[in-house]
Amino acid sequence: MSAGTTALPAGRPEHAWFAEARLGLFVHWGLYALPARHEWVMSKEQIHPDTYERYQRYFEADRYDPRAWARAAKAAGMRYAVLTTKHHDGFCLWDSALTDYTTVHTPFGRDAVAEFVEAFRAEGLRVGFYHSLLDWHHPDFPVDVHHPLRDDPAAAELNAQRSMERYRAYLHGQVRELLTGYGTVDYLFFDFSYGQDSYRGLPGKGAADWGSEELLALVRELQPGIVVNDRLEVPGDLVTPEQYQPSGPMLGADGEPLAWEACQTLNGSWGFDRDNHDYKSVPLLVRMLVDGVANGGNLLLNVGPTGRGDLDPRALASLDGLATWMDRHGRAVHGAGPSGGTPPPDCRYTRRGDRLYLHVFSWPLGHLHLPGMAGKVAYAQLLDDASEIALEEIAPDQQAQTLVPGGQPPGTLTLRLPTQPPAV
Ligand code: FHN
Repeated sequence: MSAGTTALPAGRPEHAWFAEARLGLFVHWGLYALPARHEWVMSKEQIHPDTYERYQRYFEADRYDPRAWARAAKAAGMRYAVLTTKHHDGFCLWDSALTDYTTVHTPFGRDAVAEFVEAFRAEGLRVGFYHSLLDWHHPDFPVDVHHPLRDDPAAAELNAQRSMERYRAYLHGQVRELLTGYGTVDYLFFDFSYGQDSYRGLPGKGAADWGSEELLALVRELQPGIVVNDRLEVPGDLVTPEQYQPSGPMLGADGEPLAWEACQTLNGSWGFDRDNHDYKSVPLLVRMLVDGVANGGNLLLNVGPTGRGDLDPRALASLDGLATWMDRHGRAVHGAGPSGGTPPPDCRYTRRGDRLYLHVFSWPLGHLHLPGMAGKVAYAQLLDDASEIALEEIAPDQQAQTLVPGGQPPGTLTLRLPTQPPAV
């Protein structure tokens, strides 16, 4: 994907919620949950659109309960949620007037986006829409580098009859539907541009194909306070690293920190992948989250609901584990950000106002040396959980605890810590 080139405008109070939130839920749900292999199954297995759309007949989602999703997300400390309104397979989760290829025209028969928005707002979370720029089902979307028909001998003839201009009108029309039909939308996650890609003479797609400048202007007109990502190949409000954690703050060409959000899966698959049991551990999820906050970023953590519409037990266990940690340490995440200081090895600082939080990723043997912190901290408190120590800047007259003068460089604060993490 192209990287964004502008930071989240610091002067826009309506965007302040994003950095304060730090943690959101990503939801990849659609017809691909029925084969339950991968959200790219249509492209990977080169399933003809006419064949793939048969899944529409079996989309019952009898266990769809977005309020349950919202409760699990809220408990996990998530402050916003982003749902795939349409993924690359072209299947729409809302009642679009521009196609019958939607959840309304299935045995499920309802507008899943409307229910999602209502449920998450009821739990106090902000809502965002993921919207695919690609559409492997639409008859005018050109057969290109990722299209299921890319190896069809008739690809060239198909493209001679297809019109990117007609598809662009469809794309803009559906974005208009989404941004006028569901109240305030806080975040729009377009996905994705691949202008640099090509395959057997079949080019990728970029800003000119999407009409990105015009589309972004439409978005800003319809939802003036919305946060828009960086995948239209024109500057967005934030940068969206995917499936990796930046090793430091993300900086613009001017050296100024950019707003950014890492989107990550629980197990490597965005859509529900029944046979993929390789879920990240909860400590690793916490480490990703803290790493991001320490570098000024958000984490958008993904779940892929099943074809029946519920979250599988492994995803629920991940969210539940995160909830346990966030219940104790959410104050070191929400509204927190970089500290400006250099933490000890394998530790991270996050700072919220006048409080500095030290996150210990690997437990030290006895002593922890905090360079440059002496005199800046009057109190070091070991919370009842090994993954966080609150170094609180409080009135100097209070007795400091567990501070041990050590043979360290001037300015170093040394903490005497238990030799192993306390039992949580
Ligand atoms: O192709 C998509 C993929 O399926 C998934 O939606 C991710 C999430 O950001 N985005 C694209 C790959 O970069």
